[in-house]
Amino acid sequence: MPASITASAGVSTAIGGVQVIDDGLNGETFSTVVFDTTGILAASGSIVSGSGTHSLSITGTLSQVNAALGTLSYSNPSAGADTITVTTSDLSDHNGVTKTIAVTITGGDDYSADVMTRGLVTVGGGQVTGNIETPGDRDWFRLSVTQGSSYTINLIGILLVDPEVYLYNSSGQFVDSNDDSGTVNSRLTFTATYPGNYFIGASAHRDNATGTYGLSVSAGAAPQVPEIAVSGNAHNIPDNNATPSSSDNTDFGSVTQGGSPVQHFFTINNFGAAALAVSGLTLPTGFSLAGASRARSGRTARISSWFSSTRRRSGPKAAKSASTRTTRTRTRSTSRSRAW
Ligand SMILES: [Ca+2]
Ligand SMILES: [Ca+2]
Ligand SMILES: [Ca+2]
Repeated sequence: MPASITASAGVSTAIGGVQVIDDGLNGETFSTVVFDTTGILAASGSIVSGSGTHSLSITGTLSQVNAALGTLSYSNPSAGADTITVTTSDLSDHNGVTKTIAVTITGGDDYSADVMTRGLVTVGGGQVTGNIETPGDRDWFRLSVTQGSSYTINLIGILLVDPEVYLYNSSGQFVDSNDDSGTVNSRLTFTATYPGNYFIGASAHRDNATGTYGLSVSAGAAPQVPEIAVSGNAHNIPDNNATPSSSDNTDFGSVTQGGSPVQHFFTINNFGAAALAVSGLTLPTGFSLAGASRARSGRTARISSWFSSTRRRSGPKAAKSASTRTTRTRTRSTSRSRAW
């Protein structure tokens, strides 16, 4: 039995060499239990139960068990480490043995780059997300269209800095592509020349980066308007979001009155096809815009702003624990077209 194996995330890997060794002379019945923590184990045969789960068991004669073990395979959707434990009991002699196999799961890819992809995006169906896990990775998504209709594909970087979008026909042949459209994000408008499926490919520009992207498709041509997207701590803050969260920097917490101010930073991106002007900001009661910096040169524009407020807590403990909430917020924008 191998002491260790290596598997690629999302790919079923055969585990060879797992066999029960016994004379089997007495026609004993053996029971072998194979289990792991995060992966999926599979084996075929009528004496196998639990195939496709974290734990499967095989009960039969020596030759039957070994035949089933010969079909043993392992898969795991996520990269990392796992341990497979194999316990075999001789049900006649009432003895058993346990051995382990260390598993290393490498890489990982959420969507293939061919017409067999499991990726799916629908017109007006919102944004689907995916990952460029390794440089050079490309992910395809199937899109169902109506002949003669126009569609606009938007591919934005969430953690991927500079995405690039591709369009392929139902046979997987290249139709069109776009790298940057107003910003480093990608936008492609096309008119379907046949009914059925097209495929959309997402990648990093020059295949040299990794990260999470968001893909959406809308009906019609792209409106030539700006599209603001605000994020904190690299997490998108949805429109009209009113729930403070530490993960996206929107929870400012509180500090003791007279203490150091709390400073949070935000990023503003323009994903639209027209320049975005940020002015007349409306801030919640008690917050104020304290500063801003503007575009410096070329591709990078930056706005910095500081908000501060002093807010006394209400309630029974207010007299003893009056607190000052001071907030400094800095916003930053990236735009190739110097939108600011
Ligand atoms: Ca991928
Ligand atoms: Ca892929
Ligand atoms: Ca791009």
